[in-house]
Amino acid sequence: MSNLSNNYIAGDWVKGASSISNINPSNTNDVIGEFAQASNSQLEDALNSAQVAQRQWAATGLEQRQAVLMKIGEEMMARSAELGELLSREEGKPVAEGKGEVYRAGQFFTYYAAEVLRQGGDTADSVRPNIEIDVRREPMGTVAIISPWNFPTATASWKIAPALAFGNAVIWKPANLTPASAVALTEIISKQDIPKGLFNLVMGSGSSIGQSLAESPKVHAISFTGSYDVGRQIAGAAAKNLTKFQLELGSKNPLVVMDDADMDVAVAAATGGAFGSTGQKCTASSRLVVHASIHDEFVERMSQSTSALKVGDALQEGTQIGPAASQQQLDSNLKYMALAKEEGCEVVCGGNKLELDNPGFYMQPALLIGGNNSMRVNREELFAPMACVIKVADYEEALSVANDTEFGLVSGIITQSLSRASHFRRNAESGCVMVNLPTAGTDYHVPFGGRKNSSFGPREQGTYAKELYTQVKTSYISSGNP
Ligand code: TAP
Repeated sequence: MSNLSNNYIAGDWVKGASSISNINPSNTNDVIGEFAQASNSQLEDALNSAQVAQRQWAATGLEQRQAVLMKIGEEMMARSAELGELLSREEGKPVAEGKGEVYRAGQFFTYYAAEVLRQGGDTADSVRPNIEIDVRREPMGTVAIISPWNFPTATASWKIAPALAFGNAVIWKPANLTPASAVALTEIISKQDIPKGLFNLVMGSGSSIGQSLAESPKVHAISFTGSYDVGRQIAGAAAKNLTKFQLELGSKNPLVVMDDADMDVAVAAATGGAFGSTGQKCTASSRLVVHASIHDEFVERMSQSTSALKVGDALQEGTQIGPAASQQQLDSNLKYMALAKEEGCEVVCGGNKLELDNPGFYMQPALLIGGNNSMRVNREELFAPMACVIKVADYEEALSVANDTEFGLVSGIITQSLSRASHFRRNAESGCVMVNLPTAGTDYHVPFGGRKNSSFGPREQGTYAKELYTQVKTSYISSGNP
């Protein structure tokens, strides 16, 4: 990869004030590269160039804008094997998931390429004679995008694509844990026929460059995905400048398994939902809320499926669970395992650190039973390959436990009863509901987001994205004749 270590500012690849090393979590002897850290003055350069470029881009013909987005998406899909491998090497998810993520990221660009041409607005007659009204959406201006490491390419793409489609300039601050995927996507965008400065990559730590970006009065909208605590800081910074913002934050997703569940469907959904991407998904099912009458059978089957998962190097064929993304994440996982035991959970299987041939941040996925919904392990987001079974007496208790959380991203139910499924869909206090499906796994053409402490502001994805990336203008037009 060329320009591996540099930031992309005002249309040029520029060296940073310092750099960081990017380490492969599957093999800590493998240093992927050194990555530039932008200074505050470089951030200012990016913001100033974005302001100029955005005006040019907003005036660019729709077909040109559409073509740019389509080319980005097509290249990502065509190179998903190569870029997916890079993503898995730096983040640690199994390579099939890495490739799938890059392909999906490409689909966000091709979807929003089509949205460029789907322009709409409203017209109305004024209540006054001979005056017509035109209501249309205009770009916000410069959008700050701050993204996490767990879906480094997809999350950024579902923000960058609509931002550009609706005529905005972008300043992107990716997570420092996954800079290689950010540089790869930026290289593709930099090759397009776009104004210099329209798209800027500013790598650096969240507490320095991320915070400065969120606090800048030159930013007109902020889209953030990450933790609840950082989200609150961003909300504070945005409120000071009255900058429009959107937050996608933590979660504590329940998967309810009812007494009439198809056991094969339940075990597959719970295993994939809890342990996919090493549990490092905002949509992971960390609470398995299970009807007492099938509890023992479910636990037995889950124990078999969990123990059978192959933990290993993300790039090795056959690996189902990669390492934690960092030493910090592994330490946090092991601390939560110790806490679960202290709080009275029984470990059915897993939960230990694993030493493999490669030095990496490996841990066996863990299934816990005997827990209740008041325990910290069932209230705090773990972001770990850990699932805790909570036994309930009936559907009413299951729904109440599912909703008893400060978060509200996804809720799932496994049942063969249409009436229970419908009741759950209507009464689950979450932004997304899954019936007979894992809590993880969403589409790109419909809105995605949560309730309570999981999200704030307009929804992401699908046509709903325009709520953040555009602002409405109402014009009154008189012919000038009375
Ligand atoms: P965070 O630590 O919150 O980091 C997210 C991003 O914010 C990173 O780019 C980080 O930079 C940056 N950041 C950190 N402090 C900042 C500050 N003071 N000002 C501005 N930016 C700052 O989250 P993470 O550990 O990367 O990701 C895991 C979290 O994301 C989990 O809570 C997970 O649930 C959530 N998540 C939510 C969703 C949705 S859609 N709800 C999806 C994925 C992940 P550095 O890391 O480079 O310092």
